[in-house]
Amino acid sequence: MVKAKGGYYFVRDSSGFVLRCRARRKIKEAGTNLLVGDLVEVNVADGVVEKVYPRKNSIVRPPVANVDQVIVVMSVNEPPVDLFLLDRILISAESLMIEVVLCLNKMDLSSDLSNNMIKEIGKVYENCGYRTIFSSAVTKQGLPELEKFLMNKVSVFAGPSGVGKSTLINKLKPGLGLKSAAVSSKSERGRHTTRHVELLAIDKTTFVADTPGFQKLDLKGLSGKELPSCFPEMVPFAGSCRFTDCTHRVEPGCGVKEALQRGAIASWRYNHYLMFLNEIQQAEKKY
Ligand SMILES: Nc1nc2c(ncn2[C@@H]2O[C@H](COP(=O)(O)OP(=O)(O)OP(=O)(O)O)[C@@H](O)[C@H]2O)c(=O)[nH]1
Ligand SMILES: [Mg+2]
Ligand SMILES: [Zn+2]
Repeated sequence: MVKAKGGYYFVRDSSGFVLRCRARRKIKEAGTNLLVGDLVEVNVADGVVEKVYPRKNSIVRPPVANVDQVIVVMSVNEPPVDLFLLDRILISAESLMIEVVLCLNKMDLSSDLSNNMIKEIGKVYENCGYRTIFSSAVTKQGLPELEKFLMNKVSVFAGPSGVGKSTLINKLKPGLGLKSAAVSSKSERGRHTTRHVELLAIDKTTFVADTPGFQKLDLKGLSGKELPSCFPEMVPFAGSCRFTDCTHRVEPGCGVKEALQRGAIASWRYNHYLMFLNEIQQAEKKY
């Protein structure tokens, strides 16, 4: 299923034909919310979705099923990189064990000074194990690399509004005609131009979901215990903590804090870890 709109589900077959369908009541009654990306069986004569196949995975924000990877797009300027939101998106992808490609876009808008900073930031995330692309929809820098990562996969573009998700997809496949809009000069934020989630075919085996930008992402479903494993760069150091249940906060003999002091872990990543841990523990207390 590639698109849901106005109570209809748009289902694409392997030849590329898209059929507009309704869903059989039993599917809704079973509590299965049809998601973009779902593999379904269709009764073609009636134009009805009869069956939803079990999902490999699904993400909530944006709502898409059977995702191979998330392309997290951040612009280096207009709007500036939001590392807090970036780390939130990364840990939610980690908790679902979904691959990530980080795309630092609008490189044409970065000055020499910020260029060095962006490269440093990119290096940190590379060291965490995330493939990182420096791109520009204007100069086309990084686009061949991005295209290579997308091949034969289902990829979801995620990130704040106005960072250029729709523009990048338009460049990769001209003719899709996705709407894009200049960021508002007042708020320096995007205008939430993309309103719904849709799976687009780049070719017969390559799909991308353009999705509306978001500013917030809650960490529901993630426990404090799981959190350290969502920071790939901390994992090897956590092995040398004195306590096996070390939270890497105040405990003596903590391998993670030691690595932090040596500069082997970026301070903002560690700070975000503490902030997320705090947030999760506050939420856990409420229940
Ligand atoms: N200078 C520059 N501008 C870009 C680049 N990529 C996108 N833009 C511009 O940024 C603005 C926002 O782009 P969109 O593609 O609408 O952003 P989006 O991420 O899809 O935003 P939402 O749909 O609201 O989530 C548009 O004016 C684009 O032309 C880039 O690489 N460089
Ligand atoms: Mg968009
Ligand atoms: Zn520790």
